[in-house]
Amino acid sequence: MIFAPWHGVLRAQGVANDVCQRPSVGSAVTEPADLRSRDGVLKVDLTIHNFTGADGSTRYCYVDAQGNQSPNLRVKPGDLLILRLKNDLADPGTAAAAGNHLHAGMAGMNETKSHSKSGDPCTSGAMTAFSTNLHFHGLTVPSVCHQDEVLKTSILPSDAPFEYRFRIPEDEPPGLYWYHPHIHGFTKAQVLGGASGALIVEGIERANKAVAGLPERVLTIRDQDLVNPNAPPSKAEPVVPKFLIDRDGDAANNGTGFGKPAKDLSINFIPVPYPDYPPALIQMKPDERQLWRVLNASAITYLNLAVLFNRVPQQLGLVALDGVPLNESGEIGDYVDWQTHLGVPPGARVEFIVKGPPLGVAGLLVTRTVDTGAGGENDPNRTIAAISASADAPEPRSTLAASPEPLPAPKVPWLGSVTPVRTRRLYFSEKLLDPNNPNSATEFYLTVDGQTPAAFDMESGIPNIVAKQGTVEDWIIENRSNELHAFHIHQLHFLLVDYLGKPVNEPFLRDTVNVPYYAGTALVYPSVRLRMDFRDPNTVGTFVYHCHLLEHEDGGMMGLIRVEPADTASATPSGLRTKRLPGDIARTN
Ligand SMILES: [Cu+2]
Repeated sequence: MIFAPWHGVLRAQGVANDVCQRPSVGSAVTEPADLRSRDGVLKVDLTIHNFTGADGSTRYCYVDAQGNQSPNLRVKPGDLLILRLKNDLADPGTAAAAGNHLHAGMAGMNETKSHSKSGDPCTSGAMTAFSTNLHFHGLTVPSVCHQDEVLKTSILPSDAPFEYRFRIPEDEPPGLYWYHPHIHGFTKAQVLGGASGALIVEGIERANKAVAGLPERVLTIRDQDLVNPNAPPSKAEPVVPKFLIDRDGDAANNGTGFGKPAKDLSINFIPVPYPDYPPALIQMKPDERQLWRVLNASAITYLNLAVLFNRVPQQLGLVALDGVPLNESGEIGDYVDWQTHLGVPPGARVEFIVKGPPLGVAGLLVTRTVDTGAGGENDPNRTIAAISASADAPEPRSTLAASPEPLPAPKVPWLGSVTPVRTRRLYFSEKLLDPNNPNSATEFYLTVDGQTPAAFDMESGIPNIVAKQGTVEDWIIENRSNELHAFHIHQLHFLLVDYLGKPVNEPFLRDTVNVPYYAGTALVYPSVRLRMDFRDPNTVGTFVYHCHLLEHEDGGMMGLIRVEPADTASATPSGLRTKRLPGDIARTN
């Protein structure tokens, strides 16, 4: 209630001046503006705005000094990024902001009162609907204020522009990263509303010559609340069982591959709404090869991308995943992994070579259905964009160097060849607050085996895991719930060692990975084994790991890790490291 006066004024102003305007359905897909570093520095001014439309949904957007929405931040390894973020958010209204997770919302309101206006954004910790901050997803930069810290950093509308300033590590793998807010309890609302953008570490052609000289385009796929939530499915679709509501209030997985999706999708902000999915338009020259860099910036929606020509799936040449070239291990040369479909969990990225359709052939970019489990959302088959070939199609703005310098050799041994110092087991689980009511609110947990499952508590500050810089650990992540989750950790990439108990030892790294759901019949829970890399000094500090389905993260599916510096940790008796230390509270608050 304390924000009611702002609410009325800003909403009225917003109607007259929609600062987060979006292209109309069926538009041609344009590229985000490219902001490139100069002389080793990229200086950017971004303002985050929001706008609540007549239907009550709230859009969020980052706008730069030239008026571009969600510009691509293009940096080279070693560059300095100076990003000033101004918060211009208005209270989007309690209903839209707090979602189902009242405990998180209430905590946020209490924070606001105790930190009203005078707080330092570095220590404020105010997690409210109109506070914001930035996470640089995938980058190995320190979890400290003004760099990539999201637990205490909170910028309020009353704050001056807040400066992020850090250097892209010299050895950051070249590829697609991204920026988005990370305000616990409110991350889903802001990201679902469109608060996200791409950050590109240049030089993928230096890692893999198969893409040298190719035109490249950044495609960001976001989800959003359904534009037509009450519409029946298209008559062109097979008849499916009446849709249900899952525990999070979205259309539940009906297992058919069709029916009402939990969320609509957009591509570079062009909406592709249910039920008819009128496609956006991608124009290419006939048979032209391009590198598509696709970010799934959805809050909760899984993608399973395919390109069809006359309904026939085409070969997509995957070269990078989660910003890391597929040949990162240095053992497989200029490798291209040809696939007919590419799964992309929320938060993940895929970079692949696409060949345009021949003249006169109709192409489609689609997402195939993803089985998210009985407790998951409905992610049906649907069209995203039509691909049309014409000789006068505009070229993408950016083209990769034709004869690149190879990247320097890595300074540390390949992660797959390092022996882990220990193995930990973590698990995803969910609990209905009223076990007798399947539609009651759900708590979401990500628990270290042996600890008591609990929704993430911003006030606690006690790490669930204490690790040591310079080491490598294996983490087994189990899914004990009946829906798919996507594990993500800040400040580092990991190696997928085992998937469902089978060794995979991928030659590349990820920062986001699916953990398949438990169907209730197997003797063991589905799991992945990840090799976690704490060797980089930038990983020292306190940061989070969580499910990248943001309503799960907001609902508590997150944990805290503290990575201690190598020199001081050696003085710590090893047996103490897994225990909760009283001193942790003082250190992290
Ligand atoms: Cu999840």
